Amino acid sequence: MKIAVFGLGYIGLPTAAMLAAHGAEVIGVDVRKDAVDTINQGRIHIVEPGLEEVVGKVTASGLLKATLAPEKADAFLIAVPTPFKGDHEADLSYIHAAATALAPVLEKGNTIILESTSPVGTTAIMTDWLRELRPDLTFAAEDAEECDIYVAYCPERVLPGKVMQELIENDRIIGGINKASSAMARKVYGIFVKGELLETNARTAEMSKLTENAFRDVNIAFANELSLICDRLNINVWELIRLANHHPRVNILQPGPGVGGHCIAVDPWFIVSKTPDLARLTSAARHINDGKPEWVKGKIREAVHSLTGNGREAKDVRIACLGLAFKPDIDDLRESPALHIVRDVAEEFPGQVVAVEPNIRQLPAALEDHATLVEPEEALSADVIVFLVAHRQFREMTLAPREGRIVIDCVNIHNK
Ligand code: SAJ
Repeated sequence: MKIAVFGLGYIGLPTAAMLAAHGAEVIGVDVRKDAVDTINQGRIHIVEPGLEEVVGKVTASGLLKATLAPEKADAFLIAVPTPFKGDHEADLSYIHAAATALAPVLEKGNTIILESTSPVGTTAIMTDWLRELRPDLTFAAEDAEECDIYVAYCPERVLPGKVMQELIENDRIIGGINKASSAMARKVYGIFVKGELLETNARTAEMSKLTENAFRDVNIAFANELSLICDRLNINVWELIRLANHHPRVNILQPGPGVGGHCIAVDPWFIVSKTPDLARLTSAARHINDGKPEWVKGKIREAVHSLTGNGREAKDVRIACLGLAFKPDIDDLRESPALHIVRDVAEEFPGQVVAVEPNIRQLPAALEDHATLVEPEEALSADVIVFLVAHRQFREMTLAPREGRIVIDCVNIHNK
């Protein structure tokens, strides 16, 4: 089977590599020439454990080839971003661009699978766009099994950092526009997935992806709300959660500096924007998690002011922020609360902030003018130390108590 994967990012590239590693002939299509060139040299442009090794093998064997121009294939898999626009509505322009790019090479019998996280109804909208672009072909429709082109929505569910393992092991939801489309999509995932392939319709599959991430967001919001309550009531929230989780039916997640990444902090809005009057808990959770960075900034401000006096001014207080990524042991800074906190604190206290992020070599543009990237050892001499991400390097670090130093630990770094 020849498969074309559109979008060679955090999901598309591992999926393309995995399909090729299991014997499929794979074309990876991306608009970024640098990504295409890197992949064709057997290397990768993102950080994901175990991925480069597989990409190296499948490009050397010729089973994976990256390209800027779409080619004919049996199946087309779309894994492009669906960020939200300012008003929390999904931006479907990348899906539209991918559909427009693949339409000219479509042939009777092909299957199109959308993997990008999308609001309910997007697969049907994409099918309508394709119908307009290729009136010579009949596309999958809910009320008919006969069609030239099969279309399905099959959400990805892999956890960054564990992608190579979860791609194979996780169960997958296969949401065909019609049953014939589910059957065709099942063949694609059957190539490498060992987990169960669960068939449903496209709308339920779309909602299921959003539901999984909203579930996690709501539960993290509860932990974050507890962290604020405990701070006011002078209770150690980490100990509280550890104790409460000994109850056989309680499993509270962990508070942090906020919720980041391109999924959990985004996807619940796709539910809220469709049904704002009904999605009240989902919406409240988003607001609670989005409010946490502001609270952390307040704590840093308080720390700086508590260290001033006796001839020492706020501008003399040095602040070290440890961690910029959106979660531990990855290099992904997208929608990272830590990054936003450091940017705002560095703007408020110019020239006083150093940042440590062991997984990147250069600060992103948003921070370059405000903060300096340093090694962990260098950061330890600061007056205020803020742990924002529980990276391995920080967990392994020992921090001897020092007079006059304030530590703000947003992630229970030493597992108390
Ligand atoms: N976080 C907390 N406390 C926790 C757990 C996470 O504050 O107890 C924070 C993290 O630090 C991070 C954010 O939440 O900022 C999201 O991290 P995550 O590890 O929960 O999830 P993602 O965004 O890396 O991946 C999620 C996963 N979804 C679920 O677990 C339901 C993954 O399976 C999805 O494939 C992915 O979203 C996606 O692409 O949608």
